[in-house]
Amino acid sequence: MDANQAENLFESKLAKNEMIEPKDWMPENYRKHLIRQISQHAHSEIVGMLPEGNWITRAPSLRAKLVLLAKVQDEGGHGLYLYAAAETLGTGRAQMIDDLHSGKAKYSSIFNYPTISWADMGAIGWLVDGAAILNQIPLCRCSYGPYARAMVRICKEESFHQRQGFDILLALANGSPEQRAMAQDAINRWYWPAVMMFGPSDDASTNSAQSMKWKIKRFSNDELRQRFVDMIAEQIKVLGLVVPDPELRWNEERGHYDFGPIDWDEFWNVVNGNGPCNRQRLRTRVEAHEEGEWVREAASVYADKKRSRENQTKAA
Ligand code: FAQ
Repeated sequence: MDANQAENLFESKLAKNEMIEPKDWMPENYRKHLIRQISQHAHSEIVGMLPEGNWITRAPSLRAKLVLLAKVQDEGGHGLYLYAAAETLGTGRAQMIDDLHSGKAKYSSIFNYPTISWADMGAIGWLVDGAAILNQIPLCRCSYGPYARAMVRICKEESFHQRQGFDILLALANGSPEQRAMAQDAINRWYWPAVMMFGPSDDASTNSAQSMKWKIKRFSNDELRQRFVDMIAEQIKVLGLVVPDPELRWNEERGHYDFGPIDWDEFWNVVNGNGPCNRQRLRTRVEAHEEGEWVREAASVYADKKRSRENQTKAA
C-alpha cells in the first residue's frame, strides 16, 4: 500500500466511525496529538491521587477511609490504563514520566489546589469527578481504539466516584451548622477551578479544531463546560447549598444556565506552574518515583528470571 492509499484508508475509517488501531497507518501528527493528550490525561490521574491521598489517614470513619482508599487506588489504575494506551503509540513510559517530572508535560490544573478539610473530599468527588465524567464519556467514542476502550472502564469508575463525593457533601449539608458551613466552603473553593478544567474557551483552544476533525474530541470545551454548569446548578438544589456565582441563572431562551465570567488569568497561571500547589505536587511525585526505584528493579529482575526459566523449559 502506498502513502496515498494508507492515508485514504485512515480517512475512510474516520468517516465510517471505525476505530484506528495501533498497527494501522496514521498521520504522524495524529500520533503526536494522541500521545500529548493521553499522557497528559495519565499524568492527571496519578497527580490527582495526591490531593485526596492527603486525607486517607484522617478520614472520619473506617467506612469513609475504605471508600476513599478505593477511590484513590482507582485513579492510580486509570493512570496505568492510560499510560498503557499511550505506549501503543510508540512512546515509552519512562519518557512520559520524565516529561512529567521535568515539568515539560502538563497535567490537569485542578490538582494544583489544596485539600484543607474533609468536605474537600466531597467537593472533589462531586465536582471534579463530575467534570471528568462529562469530558470523558464522549472519549469512549474517540477514534483511537486503545484510548476509547480504556475510557469505558474509567467512566464506570468515575460514576461511583461522583456519587461518593455527593454522598459526603449530602451528609455534611444535613449535619450541624459547622458541617454545613464546611461543605459550602469546599464548594466555594472548588467550583470555579472545576469549571476551568474543561480547558480554555473555544476561541482560545489551539487543539480543538484538529482534534474534532480526527474525531478525538466530540464536543468543544465550551459545550462540555455548559453541560457541567447545567448539571451542577440542578444537583446543588438537593444539597440546599449554592455555587459561588451570583450570575448563575436559567436562560429560558437558550435552554441553559447563564454563568459569570471565568478568571482565565488564574487558569493560565495554574497551567503555567504557578498555582497554589504545583511545586509541591511535582516534588511529591518525583520523591515517590525515586523511593519506588527498588520496586521497579525487583520487578524487572523477577521478570528476567521468569523469562529465562520459561526459555529453559521450552529448550528442554
Ligand atoms: N489543565 O487546545 P486546548 C480527572 C492545556 S482526569 C492543564 O483546548 P485540548 C479524574 C492543553 O493541554 C482530568 N492544561 O487542549 C480524576 C493545551 O496545551 P498543550 C484530566 C490544560 O487538549 C478525578 C492548552 O491548554 N482529564 O479529573 C487544561 O484540545 C479526581 C490549550 O487547550 C483529561 O485529561 C487543564 N484543565 O483540550 C483523577 C481528559 N485544559 O497540550 C483524580 C482528556 C487545557 O497544547 C481525582 N483530555 N489545557 O501544550 C481532554 O479532553 C483535553 O486534553 C482537554 C483540553 C479538554 C483537557
